[in-house]
Amino acid sequence: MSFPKNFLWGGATAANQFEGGWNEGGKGESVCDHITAGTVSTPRYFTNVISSENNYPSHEAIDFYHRYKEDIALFAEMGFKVFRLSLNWTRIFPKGDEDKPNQKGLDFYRAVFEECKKYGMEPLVTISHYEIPYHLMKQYGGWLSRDCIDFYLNFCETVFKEYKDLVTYWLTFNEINCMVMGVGDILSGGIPSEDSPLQDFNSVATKEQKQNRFQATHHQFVASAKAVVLGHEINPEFKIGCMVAGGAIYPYTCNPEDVVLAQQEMRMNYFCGDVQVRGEYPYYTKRMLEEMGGISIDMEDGDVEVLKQGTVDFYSFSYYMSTCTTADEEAKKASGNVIMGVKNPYLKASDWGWQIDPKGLRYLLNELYGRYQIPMMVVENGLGAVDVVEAGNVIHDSYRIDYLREHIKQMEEAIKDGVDLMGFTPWGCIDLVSISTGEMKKRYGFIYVDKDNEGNGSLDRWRKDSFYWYKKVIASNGKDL
Ligand code: BGP
Repeated sequence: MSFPKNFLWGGATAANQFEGGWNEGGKGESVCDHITAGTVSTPRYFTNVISSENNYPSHEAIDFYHRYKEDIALFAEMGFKVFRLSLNWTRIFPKGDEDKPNQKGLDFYRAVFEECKKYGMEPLVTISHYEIPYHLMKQYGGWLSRDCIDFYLNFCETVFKEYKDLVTYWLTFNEINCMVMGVGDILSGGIPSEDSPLQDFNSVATKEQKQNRFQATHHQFVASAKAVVLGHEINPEFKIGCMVAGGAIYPYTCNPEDVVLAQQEMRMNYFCGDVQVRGEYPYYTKRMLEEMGGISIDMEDGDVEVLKQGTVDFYSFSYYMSTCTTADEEAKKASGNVIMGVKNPYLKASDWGWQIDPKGLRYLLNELYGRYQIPMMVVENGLGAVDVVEAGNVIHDSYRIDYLREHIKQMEEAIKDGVDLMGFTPWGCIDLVSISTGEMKKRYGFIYVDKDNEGNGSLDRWRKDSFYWYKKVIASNGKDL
């Protein structure tokens, strides 16, 4: 058994990283409009002041807002069956707490979905991908406030009703576990913080920050569960999934200390899925929160029941890398640090230190499917790399093809193992702005976008070698790799 006949091949994007048009069509300010540009060595910052210099390139991004027809035609040329994109909440509710939506925002996404349908492509819609209206952050404190649950549901009800005949596949929140992992207070949670860096790992978090992250995440759990129930009422055919940042965490050695530590760290991957798939906080929650310094989550009457009712239809996740962990401080220092872990001597890493581990995807798919037994979807995967444009605007990105080929092979192995895998949408199918660095230079696409970190370039789209390769993969349903 290899890829099933109706396997959903496609690609993934997010509004704040590719749409541009940040203040057009009646759109309001989103927290991501306040994130500065960055480079590898200078992290992105949240700022109260928006300036055209500081906030480039996200404001223009790759201008999908004006070029969606051209872009969707290119996806169709590759044979996409599905296209993952997210809604910019502030296009539809510019401040977030209005009763009535902005018609121009609704019209924009209708036009985009209709364009997809024209080519027989299913939209896979992330309702909230690393963004929240700036007003909800300033006025209410973002997801720390329970009020956001109702604002979000109003948004969901509007889009579920508006697009019920155009969209079947939905994801409630992108990488919902990023907040508890400590990488997304502002973007994922809209938790106010003046001029703070975008990435702020748990190791430096105060107890109060951790407390806030779990509380805000609880509000998102309740919002997600209510959205699932509401969506199914509006259209019983809807398939509504969760989206979790995945990544395998291995023990650095077979020392039982490392093994148990790895098991505990994996809980940051499982925690959100456990709630969203099984409908309740997992058995290890109490001790885990105690050991984080005595965190407690405020719940209201009815929350427990809501979580039980609103379990998701499928489990989706992003997968880029695996990491290692060890309890041995000396070994940690000696191995050299890679992003969020200890260097694995058996793996190579990308230019940004993300360890490349195709087999880890088979491992993780089996772990997750064994745990949840519901359909799985890999909705992000890919290699961020610097591409070189050669004469005639050709891009020979064999490194990207190699990365994706090996990951697709391992997905096939997982399917043979018995995992029910619905689809695959590699990240940044068209070059877009990197979330962690704010650069254009870290590219993932099959389609090159002529734009550099400084804002130079025509925004023209050019097919990379990987474009033709992926087209062949889709046409052969994963046989011709
Ligand atoms: C995921 C996010 C995406 C995306 C991707 C790649 O965590 O869901 O939004 O950006 O990572 O990350 P980066 O852009 O930092 O390379």
